[in-house]
Amino acid sequence: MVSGPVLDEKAYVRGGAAQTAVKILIVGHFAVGKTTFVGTMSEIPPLSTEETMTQAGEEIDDLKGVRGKTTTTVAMDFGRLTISDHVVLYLFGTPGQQRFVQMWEDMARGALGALVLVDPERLADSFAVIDLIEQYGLAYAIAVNHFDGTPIRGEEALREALDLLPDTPVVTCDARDENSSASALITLVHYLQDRAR
Ligand SMILES: Nc1nc2c(ncn2[C@@H]2O[C@H](COP(=O)(O)OP(=O)(O)OP(=O)(O)O)[C@@H](O)[C@H]2O)c(=O)[nH]1
Ligand SMILES: [Mg+2]
Repeated sequence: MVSGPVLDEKAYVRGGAAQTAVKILIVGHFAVGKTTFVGTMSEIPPLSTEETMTQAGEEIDDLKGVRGKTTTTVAMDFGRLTISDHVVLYLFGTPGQQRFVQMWEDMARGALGALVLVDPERLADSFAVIDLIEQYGLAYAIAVNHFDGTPIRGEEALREALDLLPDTPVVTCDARDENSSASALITLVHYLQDRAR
């Protein structure tokens, strides 16, 4: 089993200044853009565990609506992002497939919250992920990852379809784009901070 570094207050110290390390999960269904997101946001070369998808997996991994994807994450993605003098985010991307669900136990340990990436064209695929996050009691924000050419859905329709609580943040991003991905993360961090108050 993969387990993350032990994270507690002031777990990470750099340049003599105490920094609080915050473990954040980047979750979402198969091929929603988790690895891309961690790669876009990480200030260190991201650890990724991509393997080429083979014909053997064709019947297991639902490739419907997935564009030009040749690899999949088999263990996790890992990246780091310093957001202030005091706070460092450790980003853990979970594998998207249902068969890796047993890893969530380890991944969720010590996490403060999760960013749930959602493809608006495959909304139903997000139900199981959101159920899992709620099961682990993690606070989360939704980041709608807009793939090229997909229609923009209204936020209200999306909230209703995903059965979100009124205070759950919903933002739009492109996992390949640093600015929109950063604002999605910042929205999550603010939400987590507000809840902690
Ligand atoms: N157009 C567009 N393509 C994207 C975006 N984000 C990711 N992609 C592409 O979508 C595909 C899937 O992205 P990944 O980052 O591998 O998705 P993943 O969620 O890590 O996939 P698994 O680990 O296999 O579940 C890749 O070909 C990406 O280049 C996006 O915002 N817009
Ligand atoms: Mg991946």
